[in-house]
Amino acid sequence: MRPEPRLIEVRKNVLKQNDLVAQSLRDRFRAAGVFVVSLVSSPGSGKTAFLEKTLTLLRTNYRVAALVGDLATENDALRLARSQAPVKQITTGTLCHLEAAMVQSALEEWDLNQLDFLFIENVGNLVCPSSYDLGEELRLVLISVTEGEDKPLKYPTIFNSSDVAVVSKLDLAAAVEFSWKTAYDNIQAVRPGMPVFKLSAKTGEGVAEYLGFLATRLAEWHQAAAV
Ligand SMILES: Nc1nc2c(ncn2[C@@H]2O[C@H](COP(=O)(O)OP(=O)(O)O)[C@@H](O)[C@H]2O)c(=O)[nH]1
Ligand SMILES: [Mg+2]
Repeated sequence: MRPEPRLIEVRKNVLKQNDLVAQSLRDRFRAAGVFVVSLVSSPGSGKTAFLEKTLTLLRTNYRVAALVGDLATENDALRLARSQAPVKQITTGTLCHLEAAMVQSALEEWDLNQLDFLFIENVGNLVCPSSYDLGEELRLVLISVTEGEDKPLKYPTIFNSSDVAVVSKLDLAAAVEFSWKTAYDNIQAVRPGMPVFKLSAKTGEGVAEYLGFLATRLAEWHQAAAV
C-alpha cells in the first residue's frame, strides 16, 4: 500500500498537537471559571470595533479581558485597550490563524481566576482559523453587511465550526442593499439552528440583544458546571 503524502501527515500531526494544547487550555478555563469566546471573520469585517464595544459595555458587570491576533502591529491591542480592559496582542508573523500554543503563552502571566469573560480575536481570515481549536467555549463568526450575503455558502467550514453568528455594520445595510433574509437563510442553510444577531458596533443598534445572549450563556455554563 502506498503511504499518504508526507505533507498531509505533517499537517495532521500539527493539528493533533494543537488539539492537545487546546484541550488543556479548555480544562484550565473551566477550572478558573472563565468563559472564553473566540471571534473569527474576514479582515475588516469589524471584529475589533465590535470587541471594543463588547468590552466597554460588559466591563460594568463582568471582569473581561482580550487577546488579539494579527500578522503584524500592536494596533488592535491599542484600540481594545481604550475599553480599560486588560488586553494583549499576539503577532503571528506569516501565519494566517492563531494556534492554541500562542494563546497558552500569551496567558502565562495572567491570573484567569480574576476573569469572567476572555475574548480572543483571531487573525482576519475565513479559512485557516476554522481548523484550530483554541480551547474556547464559544466560537463567534462575524460577517458585515458590506461583504455580501453569500459568504456563508462560500466559506461553509468556518460557519460550521462556529456556535453563533453576528452580522455587523447594520448602519450601512441600506447603502449596500443588504438583505437580512438572504444572509440569515444562507447561514441557516450551512448551520441549521445557529443563533444569529444583527447589530452595528458604530451606532450600538442590536448590541443589547447579543450581550443578553452572552450573559445567558455564561449563566447556563456556570449552572452546568455546578451540577
Ligand atoms: N459603519 C460602520 N463601520 C464599522 C462598524 N464596525 C467596524 N467598522 C469599520 O470597519 C473598518 C474595519 O473595522 P475593524 O474593527 O478594524 O475590523 P477587523 O479587521 O475585523 O478587526 C473600520 O474602518 C471600522 O471603523 C460598524 O458597525 N459600522
Ligand atoms: Mg482587528
